[in-house]
Amino acid sequence: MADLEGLAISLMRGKQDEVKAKVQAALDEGVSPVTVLNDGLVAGMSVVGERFRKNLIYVPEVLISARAMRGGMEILKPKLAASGAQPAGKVVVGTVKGDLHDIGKNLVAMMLQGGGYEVIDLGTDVSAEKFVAAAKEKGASLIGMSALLTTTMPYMSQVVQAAKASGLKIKTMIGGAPVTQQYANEIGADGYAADAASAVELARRLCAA
Ligand code: B1M
Repeated sequence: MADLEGLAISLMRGKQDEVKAKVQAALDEGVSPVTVLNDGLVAGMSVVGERFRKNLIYVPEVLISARAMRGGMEILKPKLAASGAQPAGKVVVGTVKGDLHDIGKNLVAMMLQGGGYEVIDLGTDVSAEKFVAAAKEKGASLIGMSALLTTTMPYMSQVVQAAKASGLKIKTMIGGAPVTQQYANEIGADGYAADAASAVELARRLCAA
C-alpha cells in the first residue's frame, strides 16, 4: 500500500531521494497524482510551515524540505498536468523594485508551491508594470510582494495602485521584515503575512474570497 504518511515524513526530514522514490512508488501503485500531492507533499510541507512558525525549526530546515518538495514535484508535475488537476491558484511573486533580498521571498514561493499553488516567481527588483503584466499573462489572481528595505517598501504602494488600475481581478499581499499589517492597510493591499506559513494561509483566504 502506498506510504503517503512516510512520504510526508521524508519531506519533513528533507530527504529528497526518499521523497522522489516514494512519489514514484505511489504513482506506480496507481495512487492519483492529486492524492500524492495533497496527502503526501502538501501534508508534509504544512507541518514544516507550522513548525517554522512556532520557531521549532529554522530557515535552513525549511529550505531543505522545500528542496525535497521540488524533487517530488519534478516527478509529479507532468502527471498532474496530464490528469488536468487544477492548482489551488496562481500567484505572481517578487521582491519589489530596488530590492535584491530574496531569501524570504524564495521561502514564501516554496511554501506556496507546497500549498498547491502555481507560483510565477519574477525574482528581485521587480517593477509594478512587470508584476501586473505577469499576472495578466498568466491569469494569476494574486500578486505577492516582498521588501526588506525601508527605502523599497514604499514601492509596494505603486504595485497595489497599478494592480487596481489594471482593472483585473488581482488581489495583493505583502510581506518582509519592515512591513506590517498597518502598512498594508495604509497602502490598500489586500493582506499582510508575517512569515511564509502565514502567507499560504493568507493566499488561501484571498483566493477563496
Ligand atoms: Co541586506 N539589509 N542589504 N543584504 N540584509 C537587511 C534587510 C538589514 C535589516 C540589515 C541591517 O542593517 N541590520 C538592512 C535594511 C535596513 C532597513 O532598510 N531598515 C539591509 C541593508 C541596509 C542592505 C543594503 C542596503 C546594504 C548595503 O549595500 N549598504 C543592501 C541593499 C541591496 C538591495 O537590495 N538593493 C543589502 C544587501 C544584502 C545582501 C545582498 C548582502 C543580502 C541579501 C542576499 C539575498 O537575499 N539573496 C542581505 C541580507 C542577507 C540581509 C539580512 C542579513 C538577512 C535578510 C534575510 O534573508 N532574512 C538582513 C538583516 C536581517 O534581517 N537580520 C538585511 C531571512 C529571511 C527568511 O527573512 O526576508 O524577513 P525575511 O522573510 C521572512 C518574512 O519577512 C516573510 O517571510 C519570510 C520567512 O518567514 N516575508 C514575507 C518576506 N517576504 C514576504 C512576502 C509575503 C509574505 C511574507 O507575501 C508576499
